[in-house]
Amino acid sequence: MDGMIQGKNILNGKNVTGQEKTEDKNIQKSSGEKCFSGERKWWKEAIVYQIYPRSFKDSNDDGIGDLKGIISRLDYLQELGINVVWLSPVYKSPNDDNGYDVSDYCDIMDEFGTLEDWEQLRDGLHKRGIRLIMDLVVNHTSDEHQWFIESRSSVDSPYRDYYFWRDGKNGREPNNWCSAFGGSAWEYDENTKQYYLHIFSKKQVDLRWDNPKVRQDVYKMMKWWLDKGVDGFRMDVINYTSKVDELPDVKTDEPGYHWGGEYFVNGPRVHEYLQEMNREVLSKYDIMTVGETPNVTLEDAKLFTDEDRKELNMVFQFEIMDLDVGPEGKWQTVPWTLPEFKRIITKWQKGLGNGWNSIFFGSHDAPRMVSRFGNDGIYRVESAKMLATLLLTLKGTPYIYQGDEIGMTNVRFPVIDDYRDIEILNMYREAVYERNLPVDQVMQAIHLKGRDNARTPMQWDDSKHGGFTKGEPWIKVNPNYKTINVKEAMKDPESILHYYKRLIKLRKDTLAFVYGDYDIIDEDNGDIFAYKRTYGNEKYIVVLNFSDKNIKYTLPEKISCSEFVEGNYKVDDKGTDLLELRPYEARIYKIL
Ligand code: TEU
Ligand code: CA
Repeated sequence: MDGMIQGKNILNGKNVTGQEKTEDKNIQKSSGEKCFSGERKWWKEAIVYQIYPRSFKDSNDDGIGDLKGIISRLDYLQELGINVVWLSPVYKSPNDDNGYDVSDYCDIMDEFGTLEDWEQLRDGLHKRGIRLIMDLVVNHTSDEHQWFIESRSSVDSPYRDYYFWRDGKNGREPNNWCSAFGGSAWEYDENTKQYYLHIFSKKQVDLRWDNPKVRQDVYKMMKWWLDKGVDGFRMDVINYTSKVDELPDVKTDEPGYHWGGEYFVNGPRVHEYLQEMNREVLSKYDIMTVGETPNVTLEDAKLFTDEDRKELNMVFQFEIMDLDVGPEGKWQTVPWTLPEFKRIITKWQKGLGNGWNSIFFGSHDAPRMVSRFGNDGIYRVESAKMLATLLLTLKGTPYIYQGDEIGMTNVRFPVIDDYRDIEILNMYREAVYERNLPVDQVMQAIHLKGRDNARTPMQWDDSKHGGFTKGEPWIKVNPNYKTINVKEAMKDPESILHYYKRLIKLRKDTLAFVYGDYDIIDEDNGDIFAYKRTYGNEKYIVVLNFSDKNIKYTLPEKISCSEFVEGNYKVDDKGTDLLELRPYEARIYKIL
C-alpha cells in the first residue's frame, strides 16, 4: 500500500560522542516517510523508561540513588531494549518534594552528583542508542531559588513579579485556594508583609508566566540543556502555568480551602505560552516533548498535541489514573469496571485526531500498576505481563516506570514513620490530627494510593536493601525484594523482565503497533479486553483476560487463520476460534 512502511523502527541507535549536538549517525531524522498516522517521527516510535533517580541505584552508599548509580546500570537499560530515558528532576533542590522544587536549574543536586556525572550519563545513554529527556519543572521554583530569594527581598525587587504576591484579605489569605499538598495555597512572608502563591508545597512557589521575563528566562535555561544534548522534556504540570490574573476565590458557601483549578488548569494563555515556547525553543531542535497535564480532557489534549498547532508532541492524561478516584479525591478509592477502563482507552485511541497519545499505567506519582490494575498476589507474574502487553501494543508512545518491568508491587509499611512523601505526610497529619480519622483507615488509604508505593528502591538482587545501596536507604525497600528482583528475573526465561524484552522487540519490529489503527472488539465484555491493530494489510489482534477466572471466549473476529505471536502462557489451542483463556492471560495474534 502506498504510505505503507516496510521494515524496522527508525529509532535504531544514536551515536553521539561529543558534547555538542552532532547529527544522528544512525537515526534517520524524522524520515519524512509517510505512514497512516502522518509523518514518521522517532518520538512516536520511542519506548520510554522513567527513572526516579533517588530510588534507582546508589553508587556511594549514602542511601540515596545518584547519577553514577544510573551509569552503572546502562547496560541493563540497553538490554531491556528501551530507547528513551525520562529522568525525573536531578537539579539542585532542597528536596521538599524530591526534586520537584528546583533551586538551580543549571546544576545537579548534591546528593545526585555533578554536571560531569550528568554528561557521562548522557554520553553513556547516547552511545547505547538511548535518548535522554529531562523533567522540566517550571510551573514553580523552590523558595530557595535565587529568583525567589531576590523576589522576597523587597517589594521593589526586579524579581518581585516573577511570582504571585498579594496582600491578605480581611486578615486572611488573598483567596480560598488550597494547596495540592494540604492547607492554604498561600504563605505569608513577614519580610514584605504579603502572601505568595504555591499550588503545591509552600517551598514550591508558582512562577508568574504572564511576566515575559519569566518565560524568557525559562526558554534560556531550556536552550542551555538542549545545547548540552538533551533530547527533549517532560513538562511538569505545564497546563497549570497560566493563571486567571485576578486569582478569584472559588465560589462556594463552604468554609476552608478549595481547589482553585478552574482558575489555572488549562488557563487562559496556556496555548499562547506553549506556541511561543515552540517557536522560540522547541522547533529549533529534533526533540520530543510530553506535557504532564492533570485534569486534561480529550478536547484539551487535541489542542496541546495537534501537530499543526506546534505546541507539544503528546501529553499525559489522567483519566485511567483517576478511574478509581472517588468524589472525595484520590484517597477515596472506588471500584472500577473493565468496560469503563476500555471506554477511556478507546476514546483516547480514536479521538486525538492529528495528535499523539502517551501510554502509561504507572509513574513516581502512582501506585504500582500490577497492584492497581492487575493482581499482586498469586497472579502477579501473569497480570504484570498482561498489563505489559496492553502498554506495548496500543497506539501512542509507551512509558515504562522503573521496576514495573520486574513486577514490583505496592508496599504496606505498618507505620507513617516509614513514609517520606510530602503528600502522604501532610495528608496523614490533616486526617489523623485535624479530622481525627482512625489511623488504620488512613494507613489503608496510603497503602492503596500513596506515591511512595512507586518510590521504594529498585530491587536489583536479594542482598540487603535489594542491592540498591550498602548504606541505609532513604526509604525502606519493599520486603518482597528477596524474591522480586532483577537478578532473579534475569535467571528466569519466563520472568516478567524477559517478557518485557520480547514485547519491546516486537513493538520495535512491528510498526503496526506504533502507527496502526486501533479498533476495540466486544467493548462491553466485563472480563476481556480485545482490540485490533491494522496497518495496511497487516492486522493484529490482542486479547487480554483482565480477570482471575478461566474464560472460554470466542472472538467475534475469526482468528482460525492466524499466527500466535506472543503471550504470557504456553498456547496449545492454536488455530481454533474458541479460546480457553486462563487467569490474566494475554495473547497477540497476527491475522494471516
Ligand atoms: O505532579 C502533578 C500532580 O498533579 C501530582 O502532584 C498529583 O496531583 C499527585 O501526585 C496525585 O497524587 C507533578 C509531579 O509529577 C509530582 O511528583 C509533583 O509533586 C508535582 O507535579 C509538583 O511538582
Ligand atoms: Ca548516593
